[in-house]
Amino acid sequence: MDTEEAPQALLSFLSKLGLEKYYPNRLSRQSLLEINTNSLNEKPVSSLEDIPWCFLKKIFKISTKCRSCTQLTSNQKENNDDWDLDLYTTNDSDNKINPLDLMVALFLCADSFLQQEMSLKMSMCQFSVPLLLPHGNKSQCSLMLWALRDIVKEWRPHDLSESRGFVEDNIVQADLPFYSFVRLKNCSLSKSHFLNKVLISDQQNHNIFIHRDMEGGGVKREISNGLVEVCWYLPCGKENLDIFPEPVAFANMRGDIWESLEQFKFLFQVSNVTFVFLDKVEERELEILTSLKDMKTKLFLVVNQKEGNVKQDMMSVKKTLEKLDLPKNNLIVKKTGDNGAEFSKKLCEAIKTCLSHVKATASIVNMFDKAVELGLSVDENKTGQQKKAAKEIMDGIGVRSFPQYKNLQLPLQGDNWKTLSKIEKEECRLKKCGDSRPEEYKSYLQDEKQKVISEQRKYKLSKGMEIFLDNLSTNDKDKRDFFLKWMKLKLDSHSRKKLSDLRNTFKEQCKQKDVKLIAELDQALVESSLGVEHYMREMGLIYEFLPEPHHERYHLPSLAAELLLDGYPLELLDGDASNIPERWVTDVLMELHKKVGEKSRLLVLTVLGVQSSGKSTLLNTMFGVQFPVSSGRCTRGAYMLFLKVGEDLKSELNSDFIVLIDTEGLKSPDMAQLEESYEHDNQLATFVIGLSDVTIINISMENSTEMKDVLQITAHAFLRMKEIGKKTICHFVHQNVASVSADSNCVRERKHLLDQLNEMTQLAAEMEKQPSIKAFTDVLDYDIDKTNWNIPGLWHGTPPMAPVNTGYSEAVADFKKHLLETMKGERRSEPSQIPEFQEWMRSLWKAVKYKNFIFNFGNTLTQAYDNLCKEFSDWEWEFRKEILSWQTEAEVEISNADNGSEMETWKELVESKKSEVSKKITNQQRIMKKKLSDYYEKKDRHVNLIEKYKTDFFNNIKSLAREIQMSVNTRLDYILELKISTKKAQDIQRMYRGVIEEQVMKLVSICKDSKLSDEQLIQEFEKMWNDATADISDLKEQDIMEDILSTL
Ligand SMILES: Nc1nc2c(ncn2[C@@H]2O[C@H](COP(=O)(O)OP(=O)(O)OP(=O)(O)O)[C@@H](O)[C@H]2O)c(=O)[nH]1
Ligand SMILES: [Mg+2]
Repeated sequence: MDTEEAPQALLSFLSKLGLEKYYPNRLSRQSLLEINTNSLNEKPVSSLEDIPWCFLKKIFKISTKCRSCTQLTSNQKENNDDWDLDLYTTNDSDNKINPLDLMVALFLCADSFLQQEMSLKMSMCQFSVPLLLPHGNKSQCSLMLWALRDIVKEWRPHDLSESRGFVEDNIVQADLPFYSFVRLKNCSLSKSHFLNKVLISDQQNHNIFIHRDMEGGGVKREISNGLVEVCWYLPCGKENLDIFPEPVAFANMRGDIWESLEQFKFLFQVSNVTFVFLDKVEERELEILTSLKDMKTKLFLVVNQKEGNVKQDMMSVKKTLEKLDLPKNNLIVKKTGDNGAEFSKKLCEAIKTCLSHVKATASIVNMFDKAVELGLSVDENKTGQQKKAAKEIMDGIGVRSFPQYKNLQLPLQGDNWKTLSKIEKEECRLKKCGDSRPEEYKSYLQDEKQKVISEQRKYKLSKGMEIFLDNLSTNDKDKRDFFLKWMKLKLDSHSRKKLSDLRNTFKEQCKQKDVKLIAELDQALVESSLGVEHYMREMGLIYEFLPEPHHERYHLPSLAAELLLDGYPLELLDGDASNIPERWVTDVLMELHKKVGEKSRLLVLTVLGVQSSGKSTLLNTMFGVQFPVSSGRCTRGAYMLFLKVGEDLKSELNSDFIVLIDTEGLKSPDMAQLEESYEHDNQLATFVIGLSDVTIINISMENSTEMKDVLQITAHAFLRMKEIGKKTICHFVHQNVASVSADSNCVRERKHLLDQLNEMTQLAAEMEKQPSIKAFTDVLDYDIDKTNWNIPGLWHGTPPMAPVNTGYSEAVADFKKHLLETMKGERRSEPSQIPEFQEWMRSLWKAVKYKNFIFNFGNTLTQAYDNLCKEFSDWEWEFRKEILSWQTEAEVEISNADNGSEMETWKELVESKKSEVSKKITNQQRIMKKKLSDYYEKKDRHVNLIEKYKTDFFNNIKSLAREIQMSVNTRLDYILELKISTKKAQDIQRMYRGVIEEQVMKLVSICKDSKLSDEQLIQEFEKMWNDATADISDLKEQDIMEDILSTL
């Protein structure tokens, strides 16, 4: 559109708004992102030149109020004196503009990316967006396909209500019924007004289309006739809420058909149905209508009966109907008596009836050819080359699945890179060192690491990456931007379906708490996502693993630094591998430092919070940036983005750039069951909190239960930062708080939050052995009133038809303003420049790698500990049982040893038994240790929480073994002792028995021959007995009878 001569009317309108220097397409998105005094303060509109900027500022913060700042506010005051004059001078249009003209002017001045941004945000506000943009002279206009490419919508058609599924699509690619609304000459009905009434439910006082009863809507239009706007009706899947059961696109043409014939013809051809609003039909108009084809099904006449010459007017309509041979149903009449509500109902019914007949659907993308055929220009044309390049990469994917493709074309970020991350952490922690010597283990790890690195270095540049890098390495910034955008669009739409299916299954599975399946699905989600960020990551890794210095790819950091300056995010922490390509990140940042003339003081701002709590949305709304947000795609790891600080704020803020860090959500309840999720979260939180000057803790009221864990994690991180003397400012953002009730509740809520924080801090302090810290305020400057922010929910009503809540954008803007104001007051001792920043980042990452930060998670920890104790006592019992049964056998064996053998032999036997049991115990000890290690490998029982008790348990096994060994030894010794003493006793017994026998025999032989009386005999025996047993001491006299009795 820049080649043609701009018509005078357009130029004079643009100069009225002070926009002429930006025409055509000279206003860039990037120029609006700078943080300066202007962007901070909202001044009332005091001149016409202020209006475009006020609009842009508001639309950047997604405020639905953006269209109401299109008039001068000071008008009244000036005219106060001559109010009576005012009555007669009706023509004050010099000072007024129609909002539609403003829209056209801005779209004509905006570059392709700002156009996309404006369309996206306007459609978030549920405003119509331009489909055909007039160039100021009547017939020329462009199809705004590119400008609408970024809009992605979600909806639930009624056939999916049951399954609770939904459709997510780029709206320009979706095949929808397409309805157009146009007007003949001076129709007295306001199309836009009635369309609004049809499309928006009664409760909401919202205008999709600007109409004549709105502020400025009645002002004469100067450049916007021929503008065609489009909006979409999208169902939410609830019959009692939805106006139409399916999604429908509505196009609304401004101005008379006669003035914009080209546009009308185009619209009629691409639409399923065209509604023509009219009072009467004149000859010339009838001609236009008769020239159309397929009217019967496609043309509807909407007639407004006006008092006066009703009859005459209706006659012309009747004539038209006959001439065009239109069925009666194609006529909708607003009778003189019908009021607005009745008529809009009629219109709505007519549309519904059409819907049930009309099946043919069209997407905006498919209108391309028709537009070219009819001589309209298409905004996308200039991006053809980049579209082709992106397509070439996409063709490389072909029918392959993403995981296959990634392995093939983006191999560096595959398993090797993840293994490397694990080895590097293990190098620091030596968790699996086991019994081997640490030095040996370390050198083993070193070898492993070198192996992986040399594997990585072997990869050749893949075809996909080659095209990607070639297209990035151009000096033409526009080309690069177009290419990246095309990549994003194509990749997103390619992966959208798959991802949203997976996400749905994931949500289902999470309810069933099947840990294994969740883990698999999570893995599938990671593997199935492919976005520009993966190509960027690969680019970084190509550099990270360059085999030699001065390689042809040595320009990559400079390229990435340019991208950073252009407002693209840089991946700081790879969330999939939990690793940082240090060399890459460092070199990119250093390049940036060079590029900005070594003036790179940074102010780092981070957002942390539970997954899908709207963190990225918050940053995007605050700063107008474009961190990816979507229900289907989550942020992984951490990304940094640079915002320039304007000259007027540099010294006050003490910085040249504001760096935003968007992070992966912490501990989603679903993921919490998965392995290493705590460790991952802790690393992430410690790392990013360590990097930032300001941390925003985003708390969504919907998931306040998980909040406690997030607070716990952050409390630790803050504590550690205090330990090393880094001071951070922390703000709490409470999302989805209805602002009115919040105020009365907030004192209590905030007190409660502080209590929780204090409790967390105490726990954390105990664990980090810092007894002096008792409260959260000992760690941070925390002002209960100044650091808590309530932000209402994002949507006003039920999505997808809900506009962004004005309360949301205003509260966010307010928060941003205060945040930067406090930063001004904050005299940071030494603002860090990039070199210090990256140095600090490296050491911080090292610390994170070294310390296996494990925190107390209240009940979970206790439970995890108890579980292990239970399990441990089972193993202990098995250990003991094994040894005990051996011991019983050994005892029997020792007891039964040949009595005739020497005592020495027994001693030898016991010694051999002892060494046998010692081997056995060692073996059992090994088994038990293995069980313990296996337990710690299992991951599903929060073992990471009790990691620090691992050594304790291992020591327990050692002492258990020692104890068992001692007890067995003692027992064996005892048995031996017993055996020996029994033998001694038996020997004595045997000896004495012999003596007594001999004596008895002797006595018998003596007495056999002598005639001794019984008495004498007894005396002789007693004497002999006493003599014989004199040597045996301590023998008690036994009462044999008693013994027999008691035995019996
Ligand atoms: N209902 C509602 N939806 C919101 C709100 N804020 C954000 N969303 C939506 O929630 C979804 C996720 O938002 P994101 O900004 O991507 O969330 P996030 O915290 O960055 O998510 P992760 O990066 O995955 O952790 C988007 O579809 C948003 O439109 C809110 O206040 N209310
Ligand atoms: Mg996010």
